[in-house]
Amino acid sequence: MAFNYDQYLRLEKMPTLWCWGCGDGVILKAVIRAIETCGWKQDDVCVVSGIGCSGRFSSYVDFNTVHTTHGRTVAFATGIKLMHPDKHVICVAGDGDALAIGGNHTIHGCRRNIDIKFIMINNFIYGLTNSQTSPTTPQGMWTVSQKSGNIDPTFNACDLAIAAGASFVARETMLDPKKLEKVLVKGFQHRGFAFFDVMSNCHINLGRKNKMQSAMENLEWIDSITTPLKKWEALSDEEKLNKFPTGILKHDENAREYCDMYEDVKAYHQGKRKAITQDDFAKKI
Ligand SMILES: Cc1ncc(C[n+]2csc(CCOP(=O)(O)OP(=O)(O)O)c2C)c(N)n1
Ligand code: SF4
Ligand SMILES: [Mg+2]
Repeated sequence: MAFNYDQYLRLEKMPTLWCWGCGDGVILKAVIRAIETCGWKQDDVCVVSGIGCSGRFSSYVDFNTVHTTHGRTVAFATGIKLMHPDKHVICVAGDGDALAIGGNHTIHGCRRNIDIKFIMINNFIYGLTNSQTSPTTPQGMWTVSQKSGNIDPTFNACDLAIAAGASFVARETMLDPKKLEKVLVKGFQHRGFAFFDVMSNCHINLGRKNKMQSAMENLEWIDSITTPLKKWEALSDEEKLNKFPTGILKHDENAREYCDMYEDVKAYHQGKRKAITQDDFAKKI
């Protein structure tokens, strides 16, 4: 039976403002299917998006939604999650949103290990504002803000999330939507901060001057820079250069989750327990 997307969409907002062939729509559908697989009720889900083409995500899905300011999804989502620990809170942010203006918020979300699902739609460029360099733009690519070619080193977002303390970290592309859906389900079912680097195309603004004017050419390039984790270790250092492993890169089921820890704070203020001490965390250090 065909999957019924309509029940999850705000049909009055269709058609989307995304360009023809943009990967954002593929990711949106994978997220919806993952939510259904998890058995989450629509009213129990809150999608928080930032600003950018990716930020439009929250306008199109029929969950509780918040379209926040640029780079601030984690701040809003943290408040929502602490108030409603039983709800499922999903952030959707672009690579600029997540790693440039919002980079600080992203690393602290990871550090707290709060139960937020953070989907970074990584199209390697500021899409909405017409091609400025983002923290994931490959060196040497043309951007409108670096017309002689980008000289800024490229961020490895998953390495950053792992180092910052996220307990679930994965990278996938929208080239294989079924695989993406499966990884999303794993991260959604994990309790803790789940960081997803989802590589996607922006043939319009990344591709136009980087010889990838069609979605297909942009996708072929994404395919060429990614390797599944199980084949990754077999690559030489030279082959790994400027490439990224895909799959689940970290899954720590023992890390304490922030809302759970916050229960201890509440219990203290209700006179139900003594103050929190280092002993409470002895095992973690
Ligand atoms: C405080 C603030 N600064 C700058 C902007 C302008 N702005 C809007 S979207 C954007 C970048 C979008 O890039 P990205 O986050 O990668 O999202 P994409 O459009 O690629 O999905 C910028 C700089 C803004 N809206 N607010
Ligand atoms: S500008 Fe790029 S990211 Fe934005 S909708 Fe078009 S293809 Fe997608
Ligand atoms: Mg972007």
